Amino acid sequence: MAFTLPALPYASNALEPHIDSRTMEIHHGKHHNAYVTNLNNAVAGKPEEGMSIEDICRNISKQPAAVRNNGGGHYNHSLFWTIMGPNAGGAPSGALGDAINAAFTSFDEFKTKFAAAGTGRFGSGWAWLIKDSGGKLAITSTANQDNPLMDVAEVKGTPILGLDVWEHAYYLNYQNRRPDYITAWWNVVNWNEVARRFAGK
Ligand code: MN3
Repeated sequence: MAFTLPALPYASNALEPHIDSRTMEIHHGKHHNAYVTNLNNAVAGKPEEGMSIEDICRNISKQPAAVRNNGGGHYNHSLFWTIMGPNAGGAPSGALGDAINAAFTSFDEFKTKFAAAGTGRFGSGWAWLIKDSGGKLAITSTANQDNPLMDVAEVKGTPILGLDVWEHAYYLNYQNRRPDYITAWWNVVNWNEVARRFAGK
């Protein structure tokens, strides 16, 4: 198999009470797993089997919908698990903290704008913090399983933080209350990993 489901880097109940264990089990074990299976089926016997998921995303306009949807789903969720964790939350410091203050005035202002990107995404999709080609930070959002790496994205850049606002990410615990899910989600953001991605390592 060209692509494999990465293990969750923590126990499925590690993000409670903010994200419940059952949601994590279904989200990772069923939803993400299905994206991987369907992506592998879609690229079977093709050169994409040997490509990185990042390179596939960068040229997604040449791919059929099955690769766009499932390849995006695989990339997005692989990032999502790593930028969350137990004993997380708080605020970023160092170079990332400085860059957020420079781009958005303050961390609180950044959080407000990022949450608005997630709340305002109609239907299913993602909110992103990206680093553009000049190293500057920006907030954007994409529909479905698209992401800012994709050549079809309105705003392009390297994702360093992503928030899944599909209902499957929060419905068991929060039902239709997406804003409550986003408020709680800040408590599980792993800023060390976001800083690592910002540094380009
Ligand atoms: Mn999801």
